Parts: sequence; C-alpha cells; structure tokens
Amino acid sequence: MAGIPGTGKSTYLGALYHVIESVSDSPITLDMLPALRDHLEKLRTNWLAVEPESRTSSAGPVPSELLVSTADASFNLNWPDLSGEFFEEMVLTRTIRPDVHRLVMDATAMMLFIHPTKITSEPRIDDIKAAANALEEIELDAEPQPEPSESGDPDDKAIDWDPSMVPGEIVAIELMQQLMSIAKPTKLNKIAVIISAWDLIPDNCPSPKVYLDSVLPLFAQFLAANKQIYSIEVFGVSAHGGDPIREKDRLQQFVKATDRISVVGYEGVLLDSGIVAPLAWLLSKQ
Ligand SMILES: Nc1nc2c(ncn2[C@@H]2O[C@H](COP(=O)(O)OP(=O)(O)OP(=O)(O)O)[C@@H](O)[C@H]2O)c(=O)[nH]1
Ligand SMILES: [Mg+2]
Repeated sequence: MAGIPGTGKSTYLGALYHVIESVSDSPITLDMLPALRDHLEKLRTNWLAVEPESRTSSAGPVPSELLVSTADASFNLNWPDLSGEFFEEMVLTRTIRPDVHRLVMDATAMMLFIHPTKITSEPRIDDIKAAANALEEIELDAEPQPEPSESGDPDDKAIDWDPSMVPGEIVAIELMQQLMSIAKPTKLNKIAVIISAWDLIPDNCPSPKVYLDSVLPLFAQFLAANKQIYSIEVFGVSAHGGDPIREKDRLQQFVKATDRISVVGYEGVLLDSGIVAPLAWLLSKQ
C-alpha cells in the first residue's frame, strides 16, 4: 500500500483484516492467524469502533504477513503497513529508505491510495488566462493608478516556492512514477488505485471514472498511458461508510459493521465483494 499521509491505507487494512478473518462467505479468507498481529488487531478494533486511525509510525514498516485463500488459490501476502511519510519523502526529497526500496523492488502488486481531501483543486491554465485577460480589461478601463510602492508591505512580496506546495494530483503522478521506476518490471504487474473516503465524493460525481476525468485529468491521462505496461484498475472505497468524526453515532449503530463499507468499481457500480474487491482483483489471473 502506497500513498502520502492520511490517504486511508491503515483504515483499509483494518477493515480488510476484519472481513477476511471473520466473514465466512468472504471471497477471500484468512487461512491462519498471523503470528505478528497486534497492529492488525489494533487497526480492526479502531475500525469497528469508528475511531479515526492515528498516523502510522514512521520508525519503519509495520510488518504483517497474511496467508489467504480465494476460491482457487492460496497466497502468502507480505503486507506491511507503511507510514505515508515514507512516500511523502520520496516526492519531496527524492529519497527512499532502503527497507521501503526493497519492498517496492519486490512488489508484484500495488495499491496506490488517494484521499479526496488531499486533492486541492488547482486553477487550470485556461482559467488563469481568462482571469488575466479580464483583469487587463478592467485595468485599461480604470483611471491610471500609481505603481505599487516597494514599501516592504508583505502583500507585495513574492512567495518562495516550496516542494510542499506541489498540488495533490502532481504528487500522485510523481509518486506513482517513482514507484514504477523502482519496481522490477518483470515482477510488478497490477496496480489498484484506491480513491478512499468515497463517501465524501458529491452525488453528482457518480463514478471514479468521472472523478478522475473531472478532478484529476492529468492523473487520468497518466493512468491511460501506463495501461499499456501495467494492468491498472480504479476503485472508490468507503471503508468507514462515512465521516468517522461527524457521523460517528450513525456509523456505530450498524448491527453488522461490514454493512457500512461500500466499494464501487471504475464505472461506479457497487461491488458485492466490498472491501476485498481491490485485493480480489489484484490476486485474480485476469
Ligand atoms: N470519510 C471517511 N474518512 C475516512 C475513511 N477511511 C479513512 N478515513 C479517514 O482518513 C484519514 C486517514 O486515514 P488513515 O487510514 O490513518 O490513513 P493512512 O494513509 O494510513 O495515514 P498514515 O498512516 O499517516 O500514512 C483518517 O482521518 C480516517 O478517519 C472513509 O471511508 N470515509
Ligand atoms: Mg496509516
């Protein structure tokens, strides 16, 4: 699982662990309780209680190994929970920790997480041009104004560029590009893009396809270009089923916690297999 901080990686893992461990008719089930499972149990407990997850420690990858079965095969998944800070560091400083580098190099499949609130809508070049033209017309009509003084007024100062100002869409592309350049092309085959907190997406955006085309068009083009090399699928995932702070009471009232999960495919179709759908696709032969 890759994604900058707060993109929903740990919440997804907590809900997934609960489903594969305890839902008997799940399309993917856990074969054996993992030897190291304290972290997974904590994630599951928080998810069941609708507690927002705290940031995953940046001390190092939190290991977890999941022995799972689908209808026709068994898999041993090396699935560490990784702090988003590792990925943020990759984008901002172009450096990667050796242990994370090794994990990416050996990855056969990947989930890339994007959280809607981490995407700031940036003005397009067309919008800036239109605004500049409108401003020019106003200035031509207006009385001549004195040149702005070099008074030291902070409003007059240009803001220095800082890597943290990079828009969310560019961060997602840059991160994916770096991960693809590190991963062994002979190993990495499938990439699931997860738009997390899908419950936050307004109703007028019916599918991840529409969301990508309207909010992340450059990222959508980047995915389309890379579909010649990798098998890529996009999912909208609501692991909590709503805002874990504002809607906590409503979410806690579900008799079956798994009923609050909803997962949609690229075209917006609600997927019956729910939280396991992205993993089931990654493990499938198609
Ligand atoms: N509305 C809503 N919020 C969600 C959902 N899933 C996760 N969140 C929120 O998204 C935020 C980030 O979730 P985490 O799972 O901690 O994200 P992370 O990617 O593991 O973050 P790091 O550990 O810092 O890398 C938290 O405030 C969650 O409560 C969801 O389905 N709906
Ligand atoms: Mg986390």
